[in-house]
Amino acid sequence: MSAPAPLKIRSVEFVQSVADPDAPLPGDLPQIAFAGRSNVGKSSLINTLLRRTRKKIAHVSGEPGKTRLLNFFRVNDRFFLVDLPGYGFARVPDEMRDQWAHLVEGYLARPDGPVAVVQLIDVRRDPMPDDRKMLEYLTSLEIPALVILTKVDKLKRSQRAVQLRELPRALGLDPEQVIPFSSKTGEGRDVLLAAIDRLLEEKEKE
Ligand SMILES: Nc1nc2c(ncn2[C@@H]2O[C@H](COP(=O)(O)OP(=O)(O)O)[C@@H](O)[C@H]2O)c(=O)[nH]1
Ligand SMILES: [Mg+2]
Repeated sequence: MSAPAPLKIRSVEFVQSVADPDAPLPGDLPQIAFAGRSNVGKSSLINTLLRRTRKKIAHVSGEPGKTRLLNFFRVNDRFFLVDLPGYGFARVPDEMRDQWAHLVEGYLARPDGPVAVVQLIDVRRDPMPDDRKMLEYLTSLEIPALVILTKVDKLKRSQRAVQLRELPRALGLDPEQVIPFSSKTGEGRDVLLAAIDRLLEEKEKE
């Protein structure tokens, strides 16, 4: 059997940044949010996914002042990709951590919030407490999570096999729930796009 045809990216537009978890959101299309600790490879993954090599879209989210906002992009006039601020900086003041939690947790809990979250985890590391907390929070909200193991190109074959077995186990996930990904080689891009397509199709049927 051949693999399902991945979603084709036809258009991507930056729509708006949201700083307040109670602010009005751009409506009428399902939102898929992307989460992960800082430096996990989120901007690289988003650019790889959307094939934005020259005009990097995650650039917008990297602009000073926008890194702590929810950044909304309309993709194919079909869904909003929401780039969430990264977490897990080692030495941030509590105040910043609280701000992050207020914005991100508030947004995720909204009834008009995301239909699914793409959660990124570095394949080379043990999951951080923050990663686990995020996954538990999503479970408590009944938001489906796609877990992406990033930077798989950095591992040798044997290490890779170990991590792809151990990380899902450590996180209490089925191995099928996790997608190995590399922005360097493009591995996992089609699988992730197909998974997003399936999530959207389910929503569109409702
Ligand atoms: N080898 C490799 N490096 C990556 C990959 N993804 C990201 N990086 C590197 O990891 C660093 C952080 O990536 P970035 O996308 O900015 O992470 P973000 O903070 O989560 O947005 C950068 O130096 C990237 O070049 C990957 O798939 N493979
Ligand atoms: Mg980034």
